[in-house]
Amino acid sequence: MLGWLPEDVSPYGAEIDSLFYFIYYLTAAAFIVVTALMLIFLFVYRDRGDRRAAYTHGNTPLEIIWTIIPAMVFIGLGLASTSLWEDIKLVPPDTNTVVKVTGKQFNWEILYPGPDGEFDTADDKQADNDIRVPAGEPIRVILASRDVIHSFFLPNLRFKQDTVPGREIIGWFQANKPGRYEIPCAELCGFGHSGMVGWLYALAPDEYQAWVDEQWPPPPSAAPEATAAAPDMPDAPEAAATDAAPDMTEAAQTTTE
Ligand SMILES: [Cu+2]
Repeated sequence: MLGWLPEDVSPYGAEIDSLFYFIYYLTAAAFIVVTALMLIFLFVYRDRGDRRAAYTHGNTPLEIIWTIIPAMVFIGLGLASTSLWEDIKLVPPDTNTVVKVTGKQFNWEILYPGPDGEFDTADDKQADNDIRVPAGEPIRVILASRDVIHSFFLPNLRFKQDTVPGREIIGWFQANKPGRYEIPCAELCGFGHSGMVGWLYALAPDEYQAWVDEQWPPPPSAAPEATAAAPDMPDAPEAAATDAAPDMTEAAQTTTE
């Protein structure tokens, strides 16, 4: 049963799947018990013309039992989910690989920071719908949206996070196995939603390095170590900050006026 779950290649997928199975089987058991009881009562207490319905005010011990048991189950599930959430989401592992993904109607816009590791610099590279990352390493992803709420979903990596206009949400994922994994949008975002799909290419280390060298060719004479450290652009973040500042004061003025 549940063979329809996509292959799990994530370091935390097994724990998420166990919780999912637990909730699934618990719900299935509750459904079967309730349905069976309903059918039994329908049959046992059917109208046979030989007795009148009795009025009852209820049964306090029974009501206490069927309130407390589900309450304990829900509290238990809440605690289990919260601790798993904290383990996965609140302590992201250190990584050098960062990618920015911006959802827009109707594709995923991918931004790589380039060898300097900084966004909004000259060596940034943009792509649509294709993400290339090294397999076996944690990847930090910065999620944003240009228009409406989308949901960045990596079923095989058990990662799913809404992208919300006006916010940058940071997450992380890891593909333990090289491969090509689908990135559907999991939030109905408009007419072209069903066609909004990208692909994550988790590459083996040598393949990934080859792709990096192709995208950001090292200068012929320079040593590879020197190129990684060289492009130093201290002005860029400040420029971005001053660009953003006037907009905010204008917005503040217009709202107060
Ligand atoms: Cu969508």
